[in-house]
Amino acid sequence: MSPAAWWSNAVFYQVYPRSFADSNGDGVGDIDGLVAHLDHLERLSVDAIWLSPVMVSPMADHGYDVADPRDIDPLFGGMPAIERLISAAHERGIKLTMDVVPNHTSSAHPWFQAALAAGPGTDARERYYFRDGLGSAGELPPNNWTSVFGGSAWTRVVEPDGNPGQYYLHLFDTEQPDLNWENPEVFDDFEKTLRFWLDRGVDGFRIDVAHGMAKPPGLPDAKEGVKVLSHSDDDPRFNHPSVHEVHRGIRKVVDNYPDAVTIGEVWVMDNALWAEYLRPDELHLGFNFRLTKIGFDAGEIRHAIDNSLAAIGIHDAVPTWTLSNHDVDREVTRYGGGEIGLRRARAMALLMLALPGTVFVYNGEELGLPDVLDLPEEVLQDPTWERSGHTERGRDKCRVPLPWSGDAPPFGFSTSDDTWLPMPAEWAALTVQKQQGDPESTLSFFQKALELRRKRVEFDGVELEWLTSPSDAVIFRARGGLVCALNAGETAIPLPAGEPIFASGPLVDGQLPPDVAAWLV
Ligand code: TEU
Repeated sequence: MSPAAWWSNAVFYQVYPRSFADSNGDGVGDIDGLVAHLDHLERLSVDAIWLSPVMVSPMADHGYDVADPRDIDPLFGGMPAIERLISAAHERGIKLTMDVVPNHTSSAHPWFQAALAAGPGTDARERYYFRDGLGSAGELPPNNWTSVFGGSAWTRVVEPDGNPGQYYLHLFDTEQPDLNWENPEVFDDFEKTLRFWLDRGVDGFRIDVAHGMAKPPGLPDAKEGVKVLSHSDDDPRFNHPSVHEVHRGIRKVVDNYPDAVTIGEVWVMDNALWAEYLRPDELHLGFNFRLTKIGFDAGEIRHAIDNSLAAIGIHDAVPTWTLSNHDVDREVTRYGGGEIGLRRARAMALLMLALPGTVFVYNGEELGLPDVLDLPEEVLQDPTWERSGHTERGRDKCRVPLPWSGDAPPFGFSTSDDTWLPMPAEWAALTVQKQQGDPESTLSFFQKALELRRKRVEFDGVELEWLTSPSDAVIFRARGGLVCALNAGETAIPLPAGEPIFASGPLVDGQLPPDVAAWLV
């Protein structure tokens, strides 16, 4: 790793484009909405944007089903809009990284349409996983794999002769057929995609399902009872060792663009296996999801940090931290909701921003948004809802559009009242406009914390040392001498030695109250 790499101590801000800001009044966020609000990101001192997929897509999984990886969907503003975004972001010193989705395409991709038309045994089918079914008439799927969103991972097609025929594999929705990365055409096309965006000035990529592109020979059955939206390390659907060859190929391409970064979505829990993706010739960064998996518990927090640092230590990689994204429950809700959930979310944010390495902030986190748990069933759009037979409501609750201004929905997100997901009336108290003027607000808190993180020398450096603390608190000294203390217990505790420079809530008689974190130097 190069010590000077911009991404080694950066703040990435994830924009879920449908939900950020709508510029054309269709109720769905778009790229020009983001361009119009870059001042918000500048005031947050973020270094880079991670933009969730905006390529041409039927939107079965809101853009994670890509029909043309080298064009922008008209819903998001087309190519002119991304060109405006690249230059407007760069003018403000903000980098732009894009999501790429190499594990699968949309079923509307010309390759998949050609595969359907060409029939069994053709080269066109070799770009995907087409297999004959089991049973005397092929009436059973080729194996027992389930889709991450629920139901079988196999869908049977109607062949050109009009009869039911082969099955194709889709680890996600039916409309997201998995690509066969053993076919060299697949890599060649992905290389074209990477170069296409890098040549237009994009600063790097978040690589979707980076542990999914290789499948074990023979596609052996998985164990029974795999839960929707989760998988363990022994799951044959993911993390087959030959995936590392794919990453080495990607790295060779990206290395032609010296400042470009790759960030892999690697849902692998075992440290040694996870770390393999961060070898010097593979990904630059890997998401570490441990902080999204734990409660507000001092022991769990210490363990997650220790474990993450141990994992990146294996191949001398850069640590990354994230509390939420568009796939997981928002932290305010995870930590208990309401006032207590928000206090804890702010405390955890302060802790995360004290840790050495790179952080990812999910849009709305800076406003203290909770999940919207009471979305009416008829508005749910995550494929998980349908595919789980209406047993899992899915991820819409953490994707509700951002409230910008005003006293009623759509809160300046759009000029249309018909936003793609309804916005709760009580978010009137959480708008950017309302929080901007309030020094105690969560937005002001994030702005101040991120400004300190950017400006103060105590935030340089890569070390972390645990300091003595009560068992239900977390206290460490990190980087250039910054001390961070978080109280996850039920009574106030004395602050460690040093001068307090910031806290996630008021200190009480010079002590650190429950559910509050502080920085000292
Ligand atoms: O997610 C991949 C993935 O494995 C997740 O679905 C994960 O298992 C789950 O969310 C854990 O809680 C990526 C994208 O982030 C997601 O939005 C897409 O739906 C998915 O890939 C398919 O492209």
